Amino acid sequence: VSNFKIIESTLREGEQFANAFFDTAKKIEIAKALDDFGVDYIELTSPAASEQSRKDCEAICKLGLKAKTQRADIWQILTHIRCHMDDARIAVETGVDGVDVVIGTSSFLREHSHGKDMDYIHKSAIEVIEFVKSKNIEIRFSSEDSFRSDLVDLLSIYRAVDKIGVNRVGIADTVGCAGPRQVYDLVRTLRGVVHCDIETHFHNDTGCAIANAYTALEAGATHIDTSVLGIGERNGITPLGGLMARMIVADRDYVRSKYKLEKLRDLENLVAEAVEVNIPFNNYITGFCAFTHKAGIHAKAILANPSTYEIVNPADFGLTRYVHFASRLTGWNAIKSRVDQLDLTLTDAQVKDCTAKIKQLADVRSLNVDDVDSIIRQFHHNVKTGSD
Ligand code: HCA
Ligand code: CU
Repeated sequence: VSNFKIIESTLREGEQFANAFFDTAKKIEIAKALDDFGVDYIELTSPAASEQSRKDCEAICKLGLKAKTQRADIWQILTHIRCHMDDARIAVETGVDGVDVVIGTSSFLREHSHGKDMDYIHKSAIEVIEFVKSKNIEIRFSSEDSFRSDLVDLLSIYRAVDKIGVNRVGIADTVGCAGPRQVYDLVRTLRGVVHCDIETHFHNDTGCAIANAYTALEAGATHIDTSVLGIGERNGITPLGGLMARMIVADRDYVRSKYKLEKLRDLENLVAEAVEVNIPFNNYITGFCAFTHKAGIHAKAILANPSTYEIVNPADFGLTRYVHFASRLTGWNAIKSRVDQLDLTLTDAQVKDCTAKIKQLADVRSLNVDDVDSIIRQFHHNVKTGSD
């Protein structure tokens, strides 16, 4: 699963998030932050969507982000269009490095959305691909709603576009219906049919977006679509941070060498603020409790060796772990560590006594850090003055 690339779609799929409105300045700020983080590609809303979208696309292409990453060998700015010559003509004039083309192939979309048959899809795909290639721009061809499309139809169109030469073909779980096994099977099958790279795009309606992305890589996919915090149509797609969590466990050296992980939190805060949401409490890596250890048994082990209960090292993301101690589940090791932090000295036996007091009160009411600190200080004072 090494060597995967990220196609970061906060500025395309993410713009389809209910709360998203990005003005030009905000788009540029986000594009720069993504570039800084080190994503491989930035995908932008179709220039055919609106006049301002076209202008913004041009503005971002002019930023020269490629140079900044010092990886000028790779294509960096993409736009995303329908499989239509009208859109393709506009897209190639914006200055993008590549174009992601998509067309609905499932019967649902063919009958209720664009109303075209597979013959038409083949013809327009070839026409658009040849045109984009003639401009010396990278091209990806994807089906939409791939998992509810006919497998024979799918493989035949992918085989055809691979034959005329595309950089990537894409699979999209547009409705979030696929599970990891289905993903594995389809990507594996496709891997045997095309020679080009395989991009995948997973919606998160049933919570499988990260697992599906990971499984796709295991099956031979090369590119994963993400957005910051997973924002997108409905409840969104594979989140960039969640994918980083998954991938750093799979291949820490590769992930650390490629992405500036310590910038993740700022990047998420930037986007969260722009779309007026909070970072979820249980967010991968950056959720407020992602590295908080509470039960006494956990705290003891974590204090002795963090690998006991942590698969991801928070320091890789510029973050720190937190040992929770203000609860009835706490243990004397956690309290001892707090006593040290408060710069007080107690013997182990005294810490155990003090812990018993804390647990007793924590059984009666919810405690906060201040409550516990007060109990510790009072206990310490009593011990030193011999008044207990
Ligand atoms: C949509 C399109 C898309 C496209 C994915 C892709 C999807 O908004 O419906 O081109 O890779 O989910 O199918 O986002
Ligand atoms: Cu999508």
